[in-house]
Amino acid sequence: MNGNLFRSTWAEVDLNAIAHNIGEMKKRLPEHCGIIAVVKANAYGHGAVEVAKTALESGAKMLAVALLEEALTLREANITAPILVFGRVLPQDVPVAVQHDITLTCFQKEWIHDVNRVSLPSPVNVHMKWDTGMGRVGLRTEKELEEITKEIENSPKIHLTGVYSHFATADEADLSYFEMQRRRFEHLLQTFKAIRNEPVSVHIGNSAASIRFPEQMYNYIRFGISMYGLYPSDVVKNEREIELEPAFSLHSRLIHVKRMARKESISYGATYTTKDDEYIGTIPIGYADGWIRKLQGMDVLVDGKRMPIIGRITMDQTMIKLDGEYPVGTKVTLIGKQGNDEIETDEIAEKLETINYEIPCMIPERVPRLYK
Ligand code: PMH
Repeated sequence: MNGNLFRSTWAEVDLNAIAHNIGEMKKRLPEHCGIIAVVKANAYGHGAVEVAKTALESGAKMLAVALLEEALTLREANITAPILVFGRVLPQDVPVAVQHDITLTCFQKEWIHDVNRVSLPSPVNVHMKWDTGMGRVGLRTEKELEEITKEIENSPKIHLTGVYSHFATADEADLSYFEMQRRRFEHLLQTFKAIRNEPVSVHIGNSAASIRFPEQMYNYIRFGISMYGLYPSDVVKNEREIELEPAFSLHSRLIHVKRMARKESISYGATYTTKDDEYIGTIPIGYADGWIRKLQGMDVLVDGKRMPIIGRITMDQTMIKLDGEYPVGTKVTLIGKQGNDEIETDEIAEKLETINYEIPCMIPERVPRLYK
């Protein structure tokens, strides 16, 4: 348990679900292929330290984050497993990474050049990033690969331990772009192997690629969204190659219940007017908790039944239309199961016209995470 609970709104993170999802993925992967648990952005909003510990206990071999500070947070929690940082760390900050045994990502000759000018207690471990079609970071051409590999060979401060790339469309029905990226990667890998003898770890797959093509994942997969029990897209969800359990749910409690007469209005702008005598409940969650105003009209679960959010969502409180009188303190579920019904993260994402990845990420620290 963490966070104070002076307010009855909380997110629940089911660590058994994380363990289950890793177990299911492991079953699909060949023996030689390990799991890198992607715990960047506070483990997609789930809580980096708790998720990282569970992932490692469940068989993940390595962790990955986006930022050096995210890696340091894990080290501060006494997590000693290998950690890879995806983003570009400033050359002058590399000593911090070395001090904490954190593996960095490199993709620029100039970066290697600059790191060589920094004083380091020991060489820094790096994975080289290849851009095969994502267009974000990474070297793209064979020429760049040859140059940078040579630069690394002449750099006593840099210890190359891995190479990787990232897919842009592995979750889609049309796999032609994905196949093109695979071909580019394979081509760069052959070039690399021809000039470099020392073995390195090779990884390319995110959740979508790993679920769909587990046999083609080289040494590691980088398991993100599906470790949290969500499918990377409807295509992957409908293919149903794997049964995932969602880890994240969001709950609150009624703090006020009233019976309102006909033709009374609710909340800012008076956008909702009662049609009849109605029971209206108030819950202590609002847009400052990531429950943004666009979610007006979305259902919540009370007593295992769907009831709608009515009127404008305010900064800290939201009103719902109840189907009867319920006592103050009654549990309200905004994401997750209650009784026989469930509001999936996917349903919230659809309402907001976005992807499920964004939903737990957008619930800020103001909402405490409780761990099951
Ligand atoms: N590897 C890299 C380099 C990533 O950026 C991500 C996710 C993953 C692996 C895991 O992907 P998955 O969650 O689909 O399994 N990165 C992001 C991102 O930058 N925006 O959304 C997901």
